[in-house]
Amino acid sequence: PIKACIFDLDGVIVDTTHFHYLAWKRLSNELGFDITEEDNEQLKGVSRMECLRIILSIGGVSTSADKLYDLAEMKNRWYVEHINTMTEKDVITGAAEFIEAVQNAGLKVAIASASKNAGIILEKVKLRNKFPVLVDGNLVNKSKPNPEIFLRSARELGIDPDSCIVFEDAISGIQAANNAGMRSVGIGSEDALKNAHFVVPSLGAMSLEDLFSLENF
Ligand code: B16
Ligand code: MG
Repeated sequence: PIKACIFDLDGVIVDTTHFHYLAWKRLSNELGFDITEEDNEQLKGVSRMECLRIILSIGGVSTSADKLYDLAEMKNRWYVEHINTMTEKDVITGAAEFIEAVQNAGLKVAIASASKNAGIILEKVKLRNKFPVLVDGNLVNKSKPNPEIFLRSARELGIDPDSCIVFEDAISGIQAANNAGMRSVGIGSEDALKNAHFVVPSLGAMSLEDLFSLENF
């Protein structure tokens, strides 16, 4: 039986993808090249340092190991300036309502996000108190598609992995959920998220009937 829902944050509950893009673009420009929105697709669900490596390879730039850390810090400061402007209005339409419906149906909920900023973002959009269990980039070091982040979330919820449903917008996130032995719901396009057990364009398009139909998968 389904006992818990584990939600990714960026791209599922809030749309911070554009803020990440603006900050990475600014860093790329400082380094003398540019990135496109399409390049940004590769950065979804990927940790900050891994994103930096992808960005530098797009620009054909290489730097020393200690400089890498400074560049990631710089990008993060610009990104945090954007997230500091966020309010409840930045929650993706229908997401808060779906989370509430899930809780009212007696299921547990958790956040599993690669972002080290997940806690601040949840505070900004006034959803922090909905999620006693938050496993973020500060607590895990193996990036999705490694299942660690979801297995730790399940452990903290006290629920077996096979009773958890994961909601994810990133291909690597869907793989991580599947690797954890959980059922996965892709948020986005069916084309991109082929490995998900079920796909909807947004949480607002997901019903409790859809959720419980996953019992049979
Ligand atoms: P930060 P998620 C991920 O969040 C983003 O999708 C990804 O683009 C970002 O690089 C990563 O968090 C790390 O974020 O720099 O804030 O630690 O989708 O796993 O909620
Ligand atoms: Mg995401």
